[in-house]
Amino acid sequence: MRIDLITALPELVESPLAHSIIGRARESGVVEIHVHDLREWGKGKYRHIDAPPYGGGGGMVLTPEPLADCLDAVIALGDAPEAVVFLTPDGETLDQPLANGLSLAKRLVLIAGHYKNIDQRIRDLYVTREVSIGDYVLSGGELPALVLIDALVRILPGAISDAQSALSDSFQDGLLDAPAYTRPASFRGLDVPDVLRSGDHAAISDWREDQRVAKTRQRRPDLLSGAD
Ligand code: 6GU
Repeated sequence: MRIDLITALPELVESPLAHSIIGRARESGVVEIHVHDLREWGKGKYRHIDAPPYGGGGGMVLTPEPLADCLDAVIALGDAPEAVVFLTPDGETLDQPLANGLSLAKRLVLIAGHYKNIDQRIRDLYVTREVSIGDYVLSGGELPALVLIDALVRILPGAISDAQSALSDSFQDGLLDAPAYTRPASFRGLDVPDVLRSGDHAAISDWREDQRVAKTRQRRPDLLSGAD
């Protein structure tokens, strides 16, 4: 998969994209991620990329010309992207099925606006998907873009060494995770459940399943109606 991320704040995203699972997936060629600084396409001596909104109101709006020029240049760097995604609280809410669907794309272009909005004509002309990461307001699309990229990359084949591990994530099968324990067997008077130290893999599997269902019923009963 190839991901191109357009942002006016590349420094906000570069380090998180260089570490952990995403960083290793890039190094091993599972995913190619390119960050593009929108300001390089800015107009005039000060490379302006934003202006106040027509009709008044607060905040600034990313102007269409730099963003369109940037999108044209970025899109031309490879095969036609399956989607041009704008990160916005207006968008469809990111969940595991949406991430799974987008992870099948060979190429995605993401737009993160660190302003109130982008000019509607960019949305009309270029954007094919609008994605939100939840019903709360953030200062820009950069953190949401990182969230989306993390959700996508971790499920790409080869991104996680233990193939089971991404598949057993909470939500991938509609249930929350079972509690996890590691050494020591006793900590501040709290003991690891005996079954986990029994060596009985069928019993461990049953225990985990029971824990997952109980936790999901208690915390997220809304998930159980759809779980198999
Ligand atoms: Cl994608 N952007 C912003 N600015 N805030 C958000 C969001 C996106 N998703 C949830 N809140």
